[in-house]
Amino acid sequence: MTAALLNDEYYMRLALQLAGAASGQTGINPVVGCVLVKDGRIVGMGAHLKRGEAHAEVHALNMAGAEAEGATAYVTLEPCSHHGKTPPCSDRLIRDKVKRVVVAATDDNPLVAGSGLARLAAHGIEVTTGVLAAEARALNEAFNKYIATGRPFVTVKSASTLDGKVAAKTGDSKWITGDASRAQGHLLRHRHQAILVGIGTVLADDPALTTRLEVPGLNPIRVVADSTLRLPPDARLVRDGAAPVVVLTTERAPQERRRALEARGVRMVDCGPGPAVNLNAAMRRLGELEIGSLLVEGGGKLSGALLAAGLVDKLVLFLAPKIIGGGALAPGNFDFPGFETMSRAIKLERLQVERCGEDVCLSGYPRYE
Ligand code: AOF
Ligand code: ZN
Repeated sequence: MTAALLNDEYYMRLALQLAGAASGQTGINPVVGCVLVKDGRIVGMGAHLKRGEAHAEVHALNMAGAEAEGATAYVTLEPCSHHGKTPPCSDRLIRDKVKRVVVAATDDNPLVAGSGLARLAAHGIEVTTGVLAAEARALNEAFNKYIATGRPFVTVKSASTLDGKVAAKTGDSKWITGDASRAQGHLLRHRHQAILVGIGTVLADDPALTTRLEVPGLNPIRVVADSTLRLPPDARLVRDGAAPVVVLTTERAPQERRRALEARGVRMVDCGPGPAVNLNAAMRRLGELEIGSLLVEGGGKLSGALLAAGLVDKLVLFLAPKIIGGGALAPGNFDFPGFETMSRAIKLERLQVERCGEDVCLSGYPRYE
């Protein structure tokens, strides 16, 4: 490995680390990091930590105080130029007399989209863009989709055997993957605003769908796709109060069941007449509820339907080095009618392969033709 040199990438990497540390806690806002450097010294650092609160640049500038004058700001996202819940960062950088601003990625928010950079340049600030841009964009892949479409970024996660089974033919599924994969799975929950499962999974496992890590993480909003409201009012996730519960349902839902669940604080979201939940409508409605990232944890029917409908943005597949067999009796991770020819198969792009304890983690982005 080559030693890190003091250059633009060195400080941008630090800013990216600050941003990444807040991954999962900014809601529909992006994660952003900022480092201020002057005369060879870091004089301020900051990250955007919560929607509605100060942006990264403001935290860093507050830390630097008078030392911001003449400094270089490294920001992972183009400084904003609009009045949102907070005032524009570009104005604050100008006011504090920063000399140079180095940016990783531009902001896809149509209210910003290059105007933050233009504003800085118009005030004589030297602007450099594109430093570690790919890394910065990857950190905000959910934000980038949500701000452009109003729909959540959908990640499907599964834990299966090498033959794609999520349980044995008897239904036994504990455990398929090892501790390291399960911990990564909980980190994914922390990093998504909501988690979606089918009613079959709830009836089979009575899961909590909370985040359980070595140190506490954030619990996602629990979303259940349940066209006829089979969700028992005494299901664990309804009872535990750990995070809000949303049910995606249809006009087939019996009124009294609807009332019983609503009385327990469950939010109903109508997704068409049925027979099944209209998944396209569901994504739009979840977007309207300001859910910008959604983690899907099965079952195979729901994951398969989402995939077949072209609604999945990313797949994270934990594969245990095991083969269980069982044919149609053993459920698989993607259960959908399928294609006639291999040439039509859904292919993953930008594939990443990692070891995760005794398992393998494959992740990639489906390409729909
Ligand atoms: C930045 N630095 O740290 C963040 C930015 O409602 P607001 O005021 O929080 O604005 C949210 C928008 O601001 C968000 O959609 C994105 O365009 C930008 N986020 N910009 O300069 C930051 N978090
Ligand atoms: Zn800002």
